Amino acid sequence: MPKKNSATPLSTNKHLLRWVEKMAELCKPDAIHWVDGSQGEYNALCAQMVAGGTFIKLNQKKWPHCYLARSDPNDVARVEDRTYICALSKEAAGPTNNWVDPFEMRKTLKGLFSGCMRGRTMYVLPFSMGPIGSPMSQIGVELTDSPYVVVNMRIMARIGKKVFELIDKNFKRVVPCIHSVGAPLAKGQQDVAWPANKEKYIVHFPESREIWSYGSGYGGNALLGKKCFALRIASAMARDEGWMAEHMLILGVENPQGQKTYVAAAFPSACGKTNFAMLIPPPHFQKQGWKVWTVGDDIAWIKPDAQGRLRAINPEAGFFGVAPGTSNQTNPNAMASLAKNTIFTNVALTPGGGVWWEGMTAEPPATATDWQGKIWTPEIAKATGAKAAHPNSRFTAPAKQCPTIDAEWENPAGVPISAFIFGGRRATTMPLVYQAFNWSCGVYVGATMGSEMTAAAAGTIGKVRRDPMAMLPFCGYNMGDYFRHWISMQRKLTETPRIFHVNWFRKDADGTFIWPGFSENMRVLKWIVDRVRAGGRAKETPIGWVPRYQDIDWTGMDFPQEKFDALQAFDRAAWRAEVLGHEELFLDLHAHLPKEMIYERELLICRM
Ligand code: TSX
Ligand code: MN
Repeated sequence: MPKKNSATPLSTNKHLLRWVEKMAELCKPDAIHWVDGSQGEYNALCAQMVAGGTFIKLNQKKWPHCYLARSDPNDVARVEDRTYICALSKEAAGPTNNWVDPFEMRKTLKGLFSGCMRGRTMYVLPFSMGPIGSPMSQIGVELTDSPYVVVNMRIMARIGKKVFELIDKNFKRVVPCIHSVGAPLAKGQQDVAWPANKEKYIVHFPESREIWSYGSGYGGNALLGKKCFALRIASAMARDEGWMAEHMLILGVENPQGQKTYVAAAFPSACGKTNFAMLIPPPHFQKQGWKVWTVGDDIAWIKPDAQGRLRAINPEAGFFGVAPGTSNQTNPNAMASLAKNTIFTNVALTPGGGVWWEGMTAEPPATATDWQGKIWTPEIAKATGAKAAHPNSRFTAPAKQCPTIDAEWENPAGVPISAFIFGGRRATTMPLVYQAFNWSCGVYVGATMGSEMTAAAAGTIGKVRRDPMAMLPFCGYNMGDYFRHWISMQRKLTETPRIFHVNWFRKDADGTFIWPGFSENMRVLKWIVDRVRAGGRAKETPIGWVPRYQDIDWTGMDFPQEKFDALQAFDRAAWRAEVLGHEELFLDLHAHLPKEMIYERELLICRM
């Protein structure tokens, strides 16, 4: 009998075996490694990457089982202009997605992938998005020539043998995903620490449910279970099958009576989504017995159950969070999550073998090695503005290490969702919180949401960028059809979740934030839960229901009514400009825009 090693297939599924063979023929890897997902395999891959210079092993006393990777300076973020939705018609992809004819794209990909894994190992990486065997979970297999992808995916998803077993049982149709860094090695050619190609293609075929990713080894471009599958492909599956794949965190609010209310929230980037998912209530709330539990920080798959209630799972198993700004002040739960078994990418290395990033501590280290491997000091930073950590540097940490991880976070049936929260970063116009009048009004609120850009290209800072449901870069089909799907979801429900909009970022005339945010957001969350569980009071305004000063629990906080009134002020002139912004978005989407959206805009204007 032949000796079993990592080249021995771990599946008997004929379709899978044939596909792996076909792709190996195309990509020409030197070896094939079937990923079993074991700790031993993980350790061996990490050791191999330390030897090859991809990983730096951190000081194991301070950072047990933690590693640091530094990427190529040209491979540090998602590449939206190189991201494609190759539906059969351009119409199906819609005006907000890059579209290429699938036949054309397949030709291009054949050329790119031809021999692209020469000199490398092709890993056959099976993964489950969602708990193993959950009826709400989905299965993929990622073929990749990047060991960095394999070890990150082991934290972010359920991988390995138990997934092959599901595949062999024909549990669900498998989504084939193929990824290459696009850097084949000639015989004897020395590898680099972070191989990549300057040409990048992140390609989705929503109809045949396939993902092809070329040229990048970074995060959302390469860990194909996350943005590519759990959002772009899953959103198309969800539309066809009557569920929802959303760019949302999920949290549970436990009241002093021990009742839990789950909410899902969508925010564009740079709004502190992970911080909100891991919120710690202020001392007074804690004493009373209020708790916030974390189910997920980025993606929610949501489906009506047999009773007509929406239930949600977090399809992920880890956090791929932005490091800068994360600290024991802003997010102690994230800090605890990343204290061990974590992979850091593009953060700074301290002389003691630890990691550091901007905002991690009040005092920067006296010296550090920056994300590009160069010497960094606070003095250099002051003189040149150089950052020790890349602004998009990340931690990949197991979700189960989060101190507030919810007891139900791996419930295969999901958790019941009582409310949706949309939000954005808005210096003006948007109050701290308001509640939409009903479902279609709430869909309008989500569809028209936007955020002001913080560190964008010159001249654009402060401009509102519309990002419907925070799904603009992640919807795998026509955005107008996506709104229609949201509208139609209500028909499947016996209990409709309430919809809210929040804004932690309103500023006064001096340009300072009016609301302290962070833990104090618990007061807003309590009002939302009060509204959902009935009994919570509110006042009607042109845009929706809002709390009066006395409807918010202010104990332990000194926040005068004048400030609250400023925070909640309805500014007619600003809203005039706001609805014109909505119209501009609707012009871009007009071909597939549901009538409800046009009516809701009319109604809003009438109420104003
Ligand atoms: O994450 C944030 N949240 C949500 C927390 C649960 N951030 C950070 C955003 C960048 C990712 C916030 N920043 C929040 C917030 O609620 N609010 C703000 C704005 C703000 C920043 C600093 C202060 C106040 C408000 N500082 C003081 O008041 C001293
Ligand atoms: Mn995200």
